[in-house]
Amino acid sequence: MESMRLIVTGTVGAGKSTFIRSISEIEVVDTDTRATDETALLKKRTTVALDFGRLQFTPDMALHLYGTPGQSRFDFMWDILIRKAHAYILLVAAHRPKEFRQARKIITFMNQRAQIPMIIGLTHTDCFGAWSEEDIFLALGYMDDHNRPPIVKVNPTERESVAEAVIVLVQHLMQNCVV
Ligand SMILES: Nc1nc2c(ncn2[C@@H]2O[C@H](COP(=O)(O)OP(=O)(O)OP(=O)(O)O)[C@@H](O)[C@H]2O)c(=O)[nH]1
Ligand SMILES: [Mg+2]
Repeated sequence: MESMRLIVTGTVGAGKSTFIRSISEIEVVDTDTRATDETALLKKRTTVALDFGRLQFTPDMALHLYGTPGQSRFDFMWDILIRKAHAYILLVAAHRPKEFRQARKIITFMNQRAQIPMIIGLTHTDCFGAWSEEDIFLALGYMDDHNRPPIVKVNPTERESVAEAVIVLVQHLMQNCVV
């Protein structure tokens, strides 16, 4: 049995924990704790270590899904998780442009530690003020449209939408594994 370790990362409140809860076949291990500091303005609870879920993707392959905290003060967890990962999805809340700079920092952090396939998942595209894919690419520093990762719209609260995003991530990983 092969297993793939996939990381779900991204900004605070982008929907990482929800994403894993929607798709996991086991009860998710989460470390959500009452939010303090500025995060409390956004949400009541926040991930302080990791989320863990599992999905049997094919009879021969299981996906192990690890969600990171969004807050950068827990970036030691980003470091631990990314080093063992096969691929990652970066979730960005499309309606919170103030967070795009932080999303960019997460990409830089991850790229410095692991050269692994990644895709971008835009969440909250159903919310007022959501930016377009093109504008978010530009805000994240992807100016050249020939050199961009795959991007998907995903609603973490919907299992089917999460499943589609996971398929894109695994396909991207497979394509980049072929020598
Ligand atoms: N309307 C809408 N709500 C969403 C979407 N994605 C996530 N949410 C909601 O956003 C909230 C935050 O989701 P979480 O899964 O806790 O976010 P997180 O990324 O794990 O947050 P941290 O662990 O604090 O960094 C939850 O109430 C979700 O239901 C989306 O695409 N649309
Ligand atoms: Mg979380």
